[in-house]
Amino acid sequence: MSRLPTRRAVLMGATAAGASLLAGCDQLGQIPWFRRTLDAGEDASQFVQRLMLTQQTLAREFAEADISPWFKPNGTIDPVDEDYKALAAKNFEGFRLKVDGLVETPLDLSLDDLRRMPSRTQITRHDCVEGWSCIGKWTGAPLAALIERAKLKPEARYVVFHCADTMENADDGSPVRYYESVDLVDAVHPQTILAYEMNGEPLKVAHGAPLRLRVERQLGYKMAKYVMRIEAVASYADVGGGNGGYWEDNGYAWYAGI
Ligand SMILES: Nc1nc2c(c(=O)[nH]1)N[C@H]1C(S)=C(S)[C@@H](COP(=O)(O)O)O[C@H]1N2
Ligand SMILES: [Mo]
Repeated sequence: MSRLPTRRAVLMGATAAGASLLAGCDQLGQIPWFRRTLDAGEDASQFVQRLMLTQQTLAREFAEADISPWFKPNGTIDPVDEDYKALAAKNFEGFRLKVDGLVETPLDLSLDDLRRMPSRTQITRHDCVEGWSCIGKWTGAPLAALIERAKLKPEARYVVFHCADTMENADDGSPVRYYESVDLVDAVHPQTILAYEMNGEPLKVAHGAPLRLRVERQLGYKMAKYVMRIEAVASYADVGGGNGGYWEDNGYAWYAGI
């Protein structure tokens, strides 16, 4: 008999551990994914990943030679929004990234401000839920450093990325823009960066210029492009359709760990 635990044994162990921790720890019980762990498959897999990997486990990084000669642009590749087009026409000179919500010190940063911060470069594989993957090299400012500068209030649990691109119009005609969110574990993960360079060049419009999120342990749709504003929140229930992201509002899982 194999001495390796089966997936089922691991899951059952995790569930038992979850139940006893829940009984003893009110604060953990406040975290929605933790509370839902016992009955949802999505949350169970997130829970097991969180249990088995340490919170800082890195996604695999590749060599220069592995970089895909062509990286498929996907989703929005050329936002039609007038505000965005005006910025793009001036090579994003007037771009400002806002960091607000549940923070002590709201930030309002230019691209130069971001480029002056310590940067991280990583070569990683991007996996789209549609079934394709590409390897690219990304350079940007670690989100952890921004969060540290903005100083989260104790109630903050998630970070929401508000994007420039309109996906559709709501019934009342208002634009529905792309957005995404991650929890604080992913927000401060060392490979979570706001990338302004791809493959050694300024990020192109098709890939989310001037700034896009890389959150390397999750699927492609979490990697918000055209990020304009980062908002710290206690819950994403009141943002957009309430499910934590544009695609989540259309039925995708909020936790897209790979
Ligand atoms: N703002 C915004 N971000 C987005 C999307 C989008 O349509 N709009 N599509 C997502 C999806 S499904 C994928 S696979 C990646 C694609 O990134 P790429 O264009 O650099 O390949 O961006 C993600 N981020
Ligand atoms: Mo995707």
